[in-house]
Amino acid sequence: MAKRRNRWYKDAVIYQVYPRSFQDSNGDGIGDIPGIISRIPYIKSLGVDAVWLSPIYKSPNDDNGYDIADYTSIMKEFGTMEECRAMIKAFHEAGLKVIMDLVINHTSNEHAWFEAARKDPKSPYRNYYFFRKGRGKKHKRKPNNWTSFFGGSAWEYNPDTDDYYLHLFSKKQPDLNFGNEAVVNEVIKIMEYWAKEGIDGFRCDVFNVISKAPYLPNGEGHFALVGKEHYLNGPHVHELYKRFNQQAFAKYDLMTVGEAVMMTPDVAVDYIKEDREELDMLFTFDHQDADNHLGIKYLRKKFNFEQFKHSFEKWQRSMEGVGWTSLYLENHDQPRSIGRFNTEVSKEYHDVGCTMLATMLFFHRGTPYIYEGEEIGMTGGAFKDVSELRDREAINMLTYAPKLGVPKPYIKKSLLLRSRDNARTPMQWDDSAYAGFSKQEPWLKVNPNYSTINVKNNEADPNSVLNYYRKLIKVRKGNETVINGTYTRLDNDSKSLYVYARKYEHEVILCIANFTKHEQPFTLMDEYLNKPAKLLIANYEREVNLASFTLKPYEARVYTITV
Ligand code: TEU
Ligand code: CA
Repeated sequence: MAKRRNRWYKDAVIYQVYPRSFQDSNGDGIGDIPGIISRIPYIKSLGVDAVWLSPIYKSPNDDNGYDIADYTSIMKEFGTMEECRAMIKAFHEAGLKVIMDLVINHTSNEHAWFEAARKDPKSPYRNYYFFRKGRGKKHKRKPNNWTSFFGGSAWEYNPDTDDYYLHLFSKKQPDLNFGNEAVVNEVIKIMEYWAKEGIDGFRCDVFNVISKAPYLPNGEGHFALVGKEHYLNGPHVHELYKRFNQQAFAKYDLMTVGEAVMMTPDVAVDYIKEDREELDMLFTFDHQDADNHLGIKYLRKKFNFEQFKHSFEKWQRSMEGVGWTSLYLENHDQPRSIGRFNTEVSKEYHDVGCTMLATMLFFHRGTPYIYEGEEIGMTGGAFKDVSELRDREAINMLTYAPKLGVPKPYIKKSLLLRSRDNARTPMQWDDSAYAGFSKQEPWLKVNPNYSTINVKNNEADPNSVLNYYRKLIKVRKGNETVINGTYTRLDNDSKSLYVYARKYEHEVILCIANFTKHEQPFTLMDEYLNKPAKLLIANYEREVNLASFTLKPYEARVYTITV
């Protein structure tokens, strides 16, 4: 069995690029591969080790590339395969690894497999998907009661063969049937294809929903994600990832991070324990749910700080000695973090809010991910009306949420505050028209605050959020305690502070973060009193007496203590 030895990602920081919104090179208002290539020096300047690119494959863009029509060609708006090769080469020449998005739970309905399957019940591709007759005498009822992540039934009628097909996401994203050996072999071929193109890893989209219970039984309940107990960590999921690992991930030395839907630590262990040979790490969501009900981001609640801290504590402790993990606050599906998690978008507290969150995140155990624009403190909240939104999920929610009893004004407000488009607005490079992202009106509105929040301004200011990130990345690099240390939370359930310690051999890293805009007293734990301590990084430049001092608004300070 091929075994991987080089776990480079444990000392790495990864930068996520959302290609559609990163840099447009040809003035069509859509980011593209030449645009990405032109920004490699910028990405390199951050000090990160790798990039993760959201999907760049051929796609009709019902879900911005997460609906793939051909896994081995490039979306025409983004460029060509030749340009893609040039990009991979350019990243490698800059010393950056390339992680591609692997979206295999579903294809686009415009994929050749689906087009063949849809038309002809005898097609060899028929069983690549889940086609089922309707229930009832007249076959008019959906095959089961499952609902889609994007709202409504998970079944869509197919007039060509008078039956239905399953789609856990949009109706343009039919689910692949991993019970079919041919599908398994096809996706392994896709992995091999990209491995041979020289990429260094995969971010596995909704990796834990790909194996469905045989016969697709009805689900319980009726609110959200009806049917989930029949596909979350489904019957053959481990077998599948073991095969992917042997035949692709380990064989080609690919790093993997699985996007884990509704994951718990006891289940996670079976995927990421190193001797299981499945995945390297997971993206989990608990901390994202500290400001919503039932894990549904549009059901708003006041930020619960204790829940937030507890989710870090829970994952840090349960993965210790077990397997690796990832650290993130933002990605293309989550609202921007500044303005969330008790921070605020205001002249006074924007920068310290951003740098506090980054500092708090970075000293946990795991690989930190930065989402494009996070490093300059880009904000959400640009949209004034839901008509400005482009995201499939948001558009569907407008229709489906009211049907579930969520009042329309409420869902509209939620979408303005939290829809995924909030994180997908074009990257703010400078204060020229369209933020230097494009010469033309972009596919999605630029946040008007680009005239102040942009890379150019951040570059010019040594104390900017951007320059703080650079410092933070450097400080973390090669630090054995950050990589290997144990984790202990030390804030006594404080309503204002998050304090944790990481310990490795005789070194402790102590991270102290003030999650409020008020000054807060801090007293050092007895066990560290009078031990040699050294400041590692802080987002206020000042000296304090570590034994007892007052934290400034959103201040974060990290010390190394010898014990
Ligand atoms: O996301 C899966 C997922 O769980 C989210 O769609 C989640 O339901 C949503 O963000 C809640 O608001 C992945 C991708 O990251 C996402 O962009 C895709 O739309 C989705 O899979 C389908 O491929
Ligand atoms: Ca373009």
